[in-house]
Amino acid sequence: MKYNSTIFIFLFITIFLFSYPLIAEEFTEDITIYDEAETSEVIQVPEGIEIPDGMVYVPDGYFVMGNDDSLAEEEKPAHQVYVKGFFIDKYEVSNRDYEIFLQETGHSIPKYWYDERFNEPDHPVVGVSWEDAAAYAKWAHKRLPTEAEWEKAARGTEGFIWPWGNDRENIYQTIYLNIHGTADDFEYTSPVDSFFLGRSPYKAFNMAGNVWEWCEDWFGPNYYKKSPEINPRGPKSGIYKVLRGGSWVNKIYNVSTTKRIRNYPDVKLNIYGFRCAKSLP
Ligand SMILES: [Ca+2]
Ligand SMILES: [Ca+2]
Repeated sequence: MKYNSTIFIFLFITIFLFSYPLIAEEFTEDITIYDEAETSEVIQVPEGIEIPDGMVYVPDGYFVMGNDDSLAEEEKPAHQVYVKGFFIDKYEVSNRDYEIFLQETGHSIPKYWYDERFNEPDHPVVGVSWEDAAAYAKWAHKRLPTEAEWEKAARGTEGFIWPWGNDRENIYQTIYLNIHGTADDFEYTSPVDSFFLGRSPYKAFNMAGNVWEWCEDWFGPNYYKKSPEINPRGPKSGIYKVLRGGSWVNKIYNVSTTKRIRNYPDVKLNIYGFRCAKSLP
């Protein structure tokens, strides 16, 4: 009898010890670790069309532009916008890309070209004005994205607040993007192909953080209240050009897919860069 009870106690302790991690896990807060952005949208390139090197395809169709939950009035109202299919650069334009443009055209060098904090070849070019960005795009047989194209490329058709989804918990910021601080391993800019998990639904990199990106449009604070539903191109004229996506100096709230800022088209800052778009032939 004594022998049996010893075995029983031994078994009980063994089972308890082995099952403890499982019991503990059940009481752990349910945390979802998001993978890269998943979209239910079918992304099919029209027949006979080839995606240009270094670009991704964003198909025809509607998406929600703007954010009714934002504190910023210029992001309201959230509204349906139809954008014709287009290509957009997979990465921000790098110093390596920009150097070829400089060599071929003799265009004036960017403001921070010799600043070692920013001039690694695979980092985004900074210190370029909207005018510089537009000149580069023209040289590359591309153009700057419209603000609507940029936002669709960043958030997809499911209204993502961040290119990778809707998760913004502090512990995940370091794997998705380069923003303020060095927890993400970068004090200033990061390589344009960094942060694989932070890619947008169309697989474009760094659409949140790293450098702000010039768009084609003039900035209109009330533009969303009256903008056309199909392929909006911004106000006909203006003082400021639009920049999107936030940069290495911003906190998470200022790098959302709907955040809009503006500046004069000749301003050159070390937080401003760009990427190009291209219409289908
Ligand atoms: Ca950083
Ligand atoms: Ca960016």
